[in-house]
Amino acid sequence: MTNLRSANASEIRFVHARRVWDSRGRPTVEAEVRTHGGALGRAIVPAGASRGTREALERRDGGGRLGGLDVHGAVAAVNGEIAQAVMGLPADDQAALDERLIELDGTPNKARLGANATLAVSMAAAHAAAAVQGMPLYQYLGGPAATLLPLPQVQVFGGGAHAGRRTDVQDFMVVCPAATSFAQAMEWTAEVYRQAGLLMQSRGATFGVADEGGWWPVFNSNEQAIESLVQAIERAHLVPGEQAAIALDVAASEFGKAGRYTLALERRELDSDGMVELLARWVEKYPIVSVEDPLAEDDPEAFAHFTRAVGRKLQVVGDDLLVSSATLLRQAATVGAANTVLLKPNQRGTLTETQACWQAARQAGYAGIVSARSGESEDTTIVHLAIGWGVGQLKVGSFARGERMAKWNEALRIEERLGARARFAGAAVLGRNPPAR
Ligand code: 2PG
Ligand code: MG
Repeated sequence: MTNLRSANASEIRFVHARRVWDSRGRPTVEAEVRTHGGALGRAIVPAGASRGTREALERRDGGGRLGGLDVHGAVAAVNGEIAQAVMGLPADDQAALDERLIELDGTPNKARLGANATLAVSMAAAHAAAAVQGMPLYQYLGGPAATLLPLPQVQVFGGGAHAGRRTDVQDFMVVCPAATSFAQAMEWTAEVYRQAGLLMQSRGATFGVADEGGWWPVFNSNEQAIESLVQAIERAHLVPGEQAAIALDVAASEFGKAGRYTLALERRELDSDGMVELLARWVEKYPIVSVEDPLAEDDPEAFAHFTRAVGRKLQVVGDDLLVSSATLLRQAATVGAANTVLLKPNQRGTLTETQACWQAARQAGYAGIVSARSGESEDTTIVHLAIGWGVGQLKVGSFARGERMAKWNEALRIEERLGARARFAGAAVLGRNPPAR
């Protein structure tokens, strides 16, 4: 009698993890999954610097070497317990695989095995399953409907935790809602990024780039960075607010606690209302279309207040507030905090949980942005998730450094491959559910 299960080409036969290095030169986990049919999937997990306290936990070795950041424990967990537990499972049943990982870990936040161990396997298995079908991952995930190229949010100045806290606001980004293709959005972005660099140079303020490749921010105030970005857009011969607009990641949890916000660059402290007023003023004055984490994760009421005040015309994004959690998203929806969710798979530790958050977001009428972390690698999985899940927006960091460009370039390849079937998300996705497929 033929054993049908063992004849399944997608059955997992081999799992292996190794330590590799991320874009900050820190250790991280790469996993490989090979199936019965010989298909191989490989993935590398990223790491954040400005993290929400409710994120799934990555496992680090601690101790004195490499700042305690080594990942031998997480690698050993994949090569031991995890490999044993997932052996024989079909790589194309992502939900069952991820459920096994969650059960095996047994904690609410992957504290035992490590979200870096579980996510490496979760993503590698998805790649292996796509390889079994001989398809690129986005197509495996989304089928023939996966044709929506995301609107990119691209960092021009990098601040906060990614630039020695030179500015309080973390990401000053450009978006090109009027571009007609992803390729055109990249071209416009390239010119804005270049002009911003020239502007800094002409002021004698060029000090290299921050963690995600954005220009190192030498400004006297946070607002001066926004003004400079508007100038860079103009010098790129684009109409600010129409062709190219501004997105901010305030990352307010980094400088705000218990309703007090310390703007170190400006030597002043604001309460929650003061922050809402300040941001509302910026939104009024500058061509800003998206604001992420305007208030801290421990300040959901002010977050909701800000969303009520500006959310009709503005995309208000929850990152530290929502940490890609379906449960936290539903809670936020009941109070009206944010209208868009940032989706980072390593905030949860499996693809299934991250996708569940996106589903909850769609149900609640929230928009979504798939996002990289500040510590990245050549891995391009998130580009495929953005397109395969039809999310409509993608945030990867800046327009420099290989780990960022690898992702933009992957989206360009997919746009070219889709040819006439490719649709560029454009302005329609800002703060809203993506258009029906
Ligand atoms: C964020 C990300 C990316 P980090 O806050 O959105 O910019 O940063 O990966 O450090 O959390
Ligand atoms: Mg953020």
